[in-house]
Order: sequence, then C-alpha cells, then structure tokens
Amino acid sequence: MQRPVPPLQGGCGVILRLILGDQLNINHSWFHEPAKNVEYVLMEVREEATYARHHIQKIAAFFGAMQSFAEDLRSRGFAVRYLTLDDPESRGSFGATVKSLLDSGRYDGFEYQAPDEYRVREALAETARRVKVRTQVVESEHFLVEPAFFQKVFAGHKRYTMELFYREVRRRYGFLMEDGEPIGGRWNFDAENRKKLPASAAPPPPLTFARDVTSIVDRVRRAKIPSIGSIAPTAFGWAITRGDALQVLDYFCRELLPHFGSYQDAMHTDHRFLFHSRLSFALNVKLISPREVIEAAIEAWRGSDGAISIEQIEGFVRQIAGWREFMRGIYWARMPEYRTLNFLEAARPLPHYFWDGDTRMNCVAHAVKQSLEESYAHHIQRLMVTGNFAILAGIDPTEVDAWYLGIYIDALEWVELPNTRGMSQFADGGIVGTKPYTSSAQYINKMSNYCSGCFYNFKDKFGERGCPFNTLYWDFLMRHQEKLEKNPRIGMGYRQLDKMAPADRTAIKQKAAEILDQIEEL
Ligand code: FAD
Ligand code: DLZ
Ligand code: SF4
Repeated sequence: MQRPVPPLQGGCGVILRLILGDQLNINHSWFHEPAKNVEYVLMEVREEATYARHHIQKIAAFFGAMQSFAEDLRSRGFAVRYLTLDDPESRGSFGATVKSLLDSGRYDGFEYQAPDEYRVREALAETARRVKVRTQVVESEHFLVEPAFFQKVFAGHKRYTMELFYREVRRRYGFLMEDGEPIGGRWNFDAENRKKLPASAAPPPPLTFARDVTSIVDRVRRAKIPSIGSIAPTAFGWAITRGDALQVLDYFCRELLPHFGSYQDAMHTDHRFLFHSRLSFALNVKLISPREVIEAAIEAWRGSDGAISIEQIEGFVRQIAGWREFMRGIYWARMPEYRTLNFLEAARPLPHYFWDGDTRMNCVAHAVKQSLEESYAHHIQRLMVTGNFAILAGIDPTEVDAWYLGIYIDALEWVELPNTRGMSQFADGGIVGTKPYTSSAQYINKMSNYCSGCFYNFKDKFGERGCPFNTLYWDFLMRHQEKLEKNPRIGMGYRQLDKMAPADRTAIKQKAAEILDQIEEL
C-alpha cells in the first residue's frame, strides 16, 4: 500500500537518498534513525528490468523485496517514495529519473550508496555531474572487505588466487581460527566436498514462502517487459524480506549445514536444491549480511557437539568469505575491460535449448528446465553442466553472460561476470581460475544420476549415441592446444591425448565437427 510522502519542502536542505534494488540493508547507517529532511526513493525502472532478458521470478523478487523494504522503512518513520514501473515520475532509468526528481527543485542534495555494478556506478556518476545539487556517495556497508583489501593482498603477486585471499579474510575476521591457525589444521577441506548423493539420501525440502506477487507480475506484463521462465504468482517461494532471509538461514543451519560440504558438488534429478542454502538472492540484495550468515553457521557448527563436521562448515565459509568476496575483488580490479575478454575466441551462438531445455542431453535438459522453473541452479549445475557445455562447444561468452545474467535470481554483474566469463568460460585466460573447468561425461556421471537416464551413452565418444561432452572435451583440447598445453594444470589431458591413436584423434575431430554442425539438434 502506497502511503503519502510527508511534505518535505525544498530549499531547506531536503536530501534525496536513492536506494537501489540490491541495497536493501536495514542495518546501513542511513537507517539508524529517521533523519529530518531526508527523503528516500526506490524506483522500478525499465532499463534495469530490460538490460538482460530476466527470469520473471527474478523481476518479481527484486520488485517484491524493494516494496517490502519501502514498507518496512515507512513503518519505522522514514519518508519514502516508491516509484512503480508505471509511475509517471519513473523516467525509464536511474539516471533520468533521479535527474528529473532533482530538477523539480524539491531537493537540495542527492546521496546514494556506491553501486556494485560498473554500469550503474558510471551512470550515477554521470548523473551526479549533471545535476546542480550537492552529491555524496557512501559505502553500502555490506561486504566483508573492500576492493583496496583485495589489491593489498595481491600487491607484488603475479596472479590472483582464491586460496591466498580466503586465508587473509579468515585471518582478518578470525573465522574458524584458533591461535592464528585454521581450526582442523587445514585451511581447505575441498577434497572432502565431492561426494555423490547416495541413493538412500533424502535432502530436506527447501524452506519456501507463499507470497502473492500477482500485482507485480501484472505490472511487468502490462509494461511489456520481456522475461523468461515461469512463476506461480500467488505462492512465490523465495525469501524477499529480511525476516524470510533469517528464517532461511536458521533452516539452513539446522537442516542443511550438517551435509552441505559433503554434497556440495552433487547433482540429482529428484533434488534440485540438495543441501544448498538458497541464500544468494537475499545476500546479493543485502537483506542479510555475509558476516551474519557466516557467524550463524559457525555458531551452529560449534553448538552441534561434533555432529556437524569441520568439512561442512569450512566448505560453506569458503563460498562466502572466499569465493563471493574474491569474485567482487576481481570484478573491480578488472572492469571495464573484463566484460570484453574472449581468450578462446569463442563465437558460436547459444543453442535454443538454453532457452527451452529441449535437448536429448539429459544433464543440460535438467539444468535448464530447473532454471526456467526455479530461476535457480546450484553451483555445479551452472559450472559443470551448462557452463561446461558452453565452453566445450565454443559459445560466444557474451551470449553466455547474457543468459546467466538473466536466468538466475541472484544474478548481478559483479558476481555473475567473474563466475561466467572467468571461472566457467575461461574467457579471461586464467585471471579467476588457473585452468578451464571442462570435463567429459565421466565427471557428470560421477557426481549425478543424469547419465543413467540419457539418450546418449556416457561411455562413448565416437558412435551415434556417443555423449557430446566426451567428443567435445577431447576436441576442445586439440582445438586450443596452442593456448593451453603449457598450462601445467591441464597437462594430464594433453598427456592422455598424446597416447591416443592418431586414427582416434581424427575420428574425434570428425565427430566433433558433426556435433557442432548440428548443435541445435543435440
Ligand atoms: P550455496 O551453495 O548455499 O552457497 C552459499 C553462498 O556462497 C551463496 O549464497 C553465495 O552467496 C556464495 N557463493 C557460492 N559460490 C559462489 C561463487 N562461485 N561466487 C560467488 N558467491 C558464491 N552467484 C551469484 O550470487 N550470482 C550469480 O550471478 C552467479 N553466477 C554464477 C555463474 C556461474 C557460471 C557459476 C559457475 C556460478 C555462479 N554463481 C553466482 C555462484 C553460485 O552458483 C551461486 O552463488 C549459488 O549457486 C547460489 O545458491 P545458494 O545460495 O544455494 O548457494
Ligand atoms: C535486477 C533489477 C531489476 C530487474 N529491476 C530493478 C529496478 O527496477 N530498480 C532497481 O533499483 N533495481 C533493479 N534491479 C537491481 C539493479 O539492477 C541493481 O540494483 C543495480 O544494477 C545496481 O547494482
Ligand atoms: Fe549429459 Fe552425456 Fe551424461 Fe547425457 S551422457 S547426461 S549428455 S554427460
């Protein structure tokens, strides 16, 4: 419900503070207490809803979370304007809308929190240059470390490594540390995080909500915003308020953390979420902070009296204190050129089944259909199924980025880009990771039950039903031999290739050419 904005008068020091859709942090110092002569604005704008072809659940989650946040602020006594997509004052973009509000003469100052995305940071800096009022940019007060910390960790180093960075973050916060040493005697229990889900395992269902977002979906449809995927608008399941997010965190610590690490990399046709937390959206829009998530999980681990083992908690802490912050560091160290990198010169268009899931490759069909229905796939589905296929097939990383940026509820460029273009597509030539994350069907079969129900044969690479991942895996190594063979982390692949009979190498090349020729029909 839209309540009237209290009458603040311009010309007497009224400040306009912009809150972006991913800045819903109630613990930000802006919100310690209602300030006189400060008006907050949240805005649904066409440009944000269309810079990628977003999943309808992603748009509903952002607008729903923004609306709830505005209501929360109002109930605490803050003066808030909420501009819906169809509000006549919404001018289609952050910059144009802010400019038009400021040009009204109602405000004497403009403040905003530093945006996490380069695109938006540039746009708002440009707006700030064009308006006549005093402008101030403040920190968003969310992340564990700032880009300067990242730069300091890697000063004098030839390359970035997640492990080095992660250790420094743990030292700084004392996460899982005792007397300056990592608890458990090791920094990283990754080797214990790779179990296949046993047939008898029954992961608990995800904790979901049943909010009615019909009015949002209607508004998006009326505005003819293109979207992908499906939604049940009367029973929207994602956490979109801080209260929801805290419940999801509590549920994770009680029900999922005990097995999180062990089955972190597992995939299963019957279990879409396994032991994953589903906290990425709430984290990325700042409903909840990385520090409180990590501290709650560590407390649950400590209180479990050994029932939760060290590899479960360390695996979780590493994702948030390590990977999430590391990706942000890379993004800000390497933008804007990062989004143009294409080390492997990949240029093929994304095949149709990324949009409809209609393929005989069971793993891809499952990962895509799930993504279209849930706006979610977990890390290994993103990396080792869709991402793996895209890199092996040589898909243009710009098309791959656009797909990931649109389809996932948690997708914001600062975290999507280093994960997709960097970690998954190796288009950065090894800035994020030390080697391309590619695999044949062997890995997918080891970590999932996808292959047993597949049209293709996971053991074959030559025949009519030979798994495309197998053929393309070896063909990829041959195609990029010049660029990759000196990489010590891929050495084993090339040694195996050396041992392969020349006739087999030729057969693989021929079969791969056929597969790529008929990529739309796989
Ligand atoms: P969990 O498995 O429960 O992990 C806990 C938290 O750790 C996540 O919520 C997330 O905040 C963090 N995390 C885990 N892995 C990563 C990672 N590699 N990078 C950053 N944070 C991580 N994550 C996004 O938040 N937004 C994206 O746009 C995004 N795009 C991705 C694209 C590709 C190609 C790949 C391989 C990964 C991507 N990820 C992205 C990382 C990861 O897949 C998601 O964070 C995770 O699946 C979210 O689900 P969850 O909350 O259940 O995570
Ligand atoms: C993702 C998204 C969408 C779909 N729509 C909006 C919007 O209308 N208004 C808004 O403030 N934010 C939206 N967002 C999230 C923004 O893209 C995100 O806040 C910026 O990119 C800053 O990183
Ligand atoms: Fe995927 Fe190949 Fe396994 Fe089929 S056989 S599920 S295409 S890896």
